[in-house]
Amino acid sequence: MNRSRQWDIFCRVIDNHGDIGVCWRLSADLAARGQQVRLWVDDGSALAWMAPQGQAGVSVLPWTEPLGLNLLRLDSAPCEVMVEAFGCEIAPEFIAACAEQQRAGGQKPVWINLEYLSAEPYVERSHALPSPVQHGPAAGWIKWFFYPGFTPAAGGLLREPGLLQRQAAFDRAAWLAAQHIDWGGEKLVSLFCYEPPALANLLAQFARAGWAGQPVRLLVAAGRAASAVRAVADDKKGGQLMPDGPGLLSISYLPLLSQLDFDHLLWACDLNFVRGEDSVVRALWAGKPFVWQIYPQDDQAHQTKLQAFLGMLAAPPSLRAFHQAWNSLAQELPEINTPDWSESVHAVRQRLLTQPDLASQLLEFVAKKS
Ligand code: TRH
Repeated sequence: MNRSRQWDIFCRVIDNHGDIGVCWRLSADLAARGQQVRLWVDDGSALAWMAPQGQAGVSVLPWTEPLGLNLLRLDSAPCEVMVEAFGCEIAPEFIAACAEQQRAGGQKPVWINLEYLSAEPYVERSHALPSPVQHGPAAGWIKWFFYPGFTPAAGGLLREPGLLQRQAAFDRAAWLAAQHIDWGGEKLVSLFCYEPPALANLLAQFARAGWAGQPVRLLVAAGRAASAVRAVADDKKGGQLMPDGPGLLSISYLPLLSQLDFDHLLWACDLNFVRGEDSVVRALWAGKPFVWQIYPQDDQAHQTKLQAFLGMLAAPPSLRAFHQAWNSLAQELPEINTPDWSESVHAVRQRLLTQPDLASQLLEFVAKKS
């Protein structure tokens, strides 16, 4: 059923790393299962650090405007599946070229509209619905909505084959040493976030009391998280935000890691702070207690999305309260209660592992619609 097909995945980088992070992960996962993937991206620069190893079967192509038709190579490898990631609107000249090919006796590609991840109820209602194309060279074709999600009626989550084996073989001490992190047995906490107003409080809490009576080492992701921490820790105004100095807190600033090493980071830590869409899924697979900073939207729609996610997690009150504070303008933070948080993460992870992953579901869906 899963014969090799030619996929064309289109990705526009809006901001941050989530769009390209998800599109690369999907491309690499499909290619590792024998599919051929052309990943068209308007700014693929992040792949240099995110996926330096590349993946056989994936070619990354620049999404220029207009698209370099000489790069299409549609004659030798016609498109069989088009993936429009996150409403990016596939280049019209590409669609026209596919339509032209179909008129010349070729096949109509399966057109997938890959949506953002959410635990909200609309996902189950909308997953796999058709949307007939009304105008243009592809009039009469169908776009299929494909919604990733957390329930059997949704499209699943990215989970590449071999992930669990990789995780089981992971050696935390060796990995930390390879990262030149001089670990002396402190509690390890990863931090990947935007600029949460309660950050100063978190750092002050760790500095004053550590966590669970032990010193804390914070492993801070490169980029916005590192800038936000530096703004607090190096506060020029007499260290007002951490009045007692670093105390029980030590901080390691990380370089940009590959996606593989980003997993290792999450597996190495006792508590993970993650943000956005892709890293929250990786935190679920890591199975450690985590706190999610959701990508904020101007219309506050993210608050509903956050509540749905906490509902899906069956989050205990302490985890709800912490998320509420971490995702608000509040500066105060409630207590960290990881035993309770671990329990809910383990239960959800176990349940999610019994469901087919996103690439498997997509392959099956495409086989049916071809
Ligand atoms: O970067 P993000 O905040 O991306 C966001 C969200 O996905 C949001 O939903 C989306 O709408 C917006 O982008 C446009 O968080 P996310 O989704 O976790 O993506 C981060 C990616 O970067 C993920 O694939 C992990 C990867 N990463 C590394 O590989 N190495 C690193 O060192 C770091 C910090 C991240």
